[in-house]
Amino acid sequence: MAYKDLRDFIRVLEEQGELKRITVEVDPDLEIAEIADRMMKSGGPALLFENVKGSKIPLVINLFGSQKRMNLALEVDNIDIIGQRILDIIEPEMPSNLIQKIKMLPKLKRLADFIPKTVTRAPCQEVVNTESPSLDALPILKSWPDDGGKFITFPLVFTKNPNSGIRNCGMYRMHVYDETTTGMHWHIHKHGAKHYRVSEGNDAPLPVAVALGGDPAVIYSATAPLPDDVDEMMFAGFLRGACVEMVKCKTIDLEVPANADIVLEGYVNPSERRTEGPFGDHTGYYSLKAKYPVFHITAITMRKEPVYPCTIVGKPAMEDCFMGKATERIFLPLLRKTLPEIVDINLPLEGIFHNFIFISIDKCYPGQAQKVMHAVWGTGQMMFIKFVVILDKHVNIQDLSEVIWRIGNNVDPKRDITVVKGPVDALDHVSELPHLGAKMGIDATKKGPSDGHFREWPDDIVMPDWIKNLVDSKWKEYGF
Ligand SMILES: Cc1cc2nc3c(=O)[nH]c(=O)nc-3n(C[C@H](O)[C@H](O)[C@H](O)COP(=O)(O)O)c2cc1C
Ligand SMILES: [Mn+2]
Repeated sequence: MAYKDLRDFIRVLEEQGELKRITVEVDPDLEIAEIADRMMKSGGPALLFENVKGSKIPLVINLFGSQKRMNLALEVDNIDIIGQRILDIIEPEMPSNLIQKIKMLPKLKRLADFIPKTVTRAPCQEVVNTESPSLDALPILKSWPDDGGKFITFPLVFTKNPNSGIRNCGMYRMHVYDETTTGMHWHIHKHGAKHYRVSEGNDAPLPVAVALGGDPAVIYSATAPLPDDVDEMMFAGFLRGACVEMVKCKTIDLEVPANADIVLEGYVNPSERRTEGPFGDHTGYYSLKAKYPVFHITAITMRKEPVYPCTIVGKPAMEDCFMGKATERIFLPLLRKTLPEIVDINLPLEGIFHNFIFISIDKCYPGQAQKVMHAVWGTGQMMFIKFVVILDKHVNIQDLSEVIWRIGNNVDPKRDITVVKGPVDALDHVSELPHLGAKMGIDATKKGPSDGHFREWPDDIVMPDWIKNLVDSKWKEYGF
């Protein structure tokens, strides 16, 4: 059963021993971040701070920060099931007779159920403030000492393409400048930025609505790397198995999830830029200051008793790593549809999802490792990945120790390394230019004459079963 809202999810987390309430007063300036960092790094629970200095609104953090909570959020025992469910939808068995057609009807109906529905009354509009909206009411964190200020770190940023009307929802952090103004940190590659470019082309402000809270499938969906023009709210409906109810905003022409806790309505002006950052980021470094668009707030609506959700990012592993790992598992079956040679992928936490990917493939022809590298660099947000390492199908790429061992033995750097130029993540601080840099593909697969390798390739060292069985049967005799 889909969660009704954030409180419903918090209730379940509490029942499962996955949430701790903190009633003593805590400071949103660094103190909460230090507590949350310790919990995230030690596999601790979600934290509900009921008494945040300077605000009446409770704050929840680390909602998704463990495998168990990620499973609870998406209501599965194993995230892999979701990838399989996506395949079931895109590969429906074609019905050939009437009985089969009738059997398919419930499936088609379920698909229709995912489409967001518009409602007229919404919990997120129980309290409406269009007169004097102020961010000061919210318990917004300062995460790290050298941050440029307070940042909203778990916002669901809604925009519509001004020309096509198609909706997008992305999670882009927001640097608070004053009580009605923030930065809008959508990187130039992201869909929010694309909508903004269209509005700048029309020389018109872009309406933006920011939802905070709501149910966990909706929150997760804002981070999912969906293709252009695929509605995150439809995806959330699919994940939660029930449509997302949307309500019209009070001052702008956008809809937001009715069950959200808090909604900021406003707009971003064409060609207005302001310094954003620095911000202690998920790279484990402060992301550099840069010029970003500016969000002006025209209204704040909320529930009577909202909860403010947030996270902190920093040196991995943090809460966002569990969200990233869920994404890896959810989209692997889809990736295999275009790259069927892929056996498994691993985006290790240390690689923060845009530095490293390890891929095992069932290699059948020369150049296949290079084909897969280029496909990765040409697929959605995987375009950012700096080091793509291709290994053979029998390699356990989830074991980093094995990966390093195989690379060292199986790579001739002159022959097996491919360096290309392309877009890099906006947070990358090492590329010569912002957004543009080099990537490296490493072919750590076995090479033969067809790959231009004419020397013999040795086998892995493996003891045969007969001797293992013999030793097993005599183990006690040896006196161990
Ligand atoms: C906690 C968290 C913070 C994020 N902050 C940003 C951000 O500030 N800017 C950005 O472009 N992407 C950020 N992302 C990544 C985007 O949410 C992600 O790329 C998403 O797919 C973007 O949606 P879009 O594809 O609709 O643009 C963040 C992700 C998480 C989990
Ligand atoms: Mn999108």
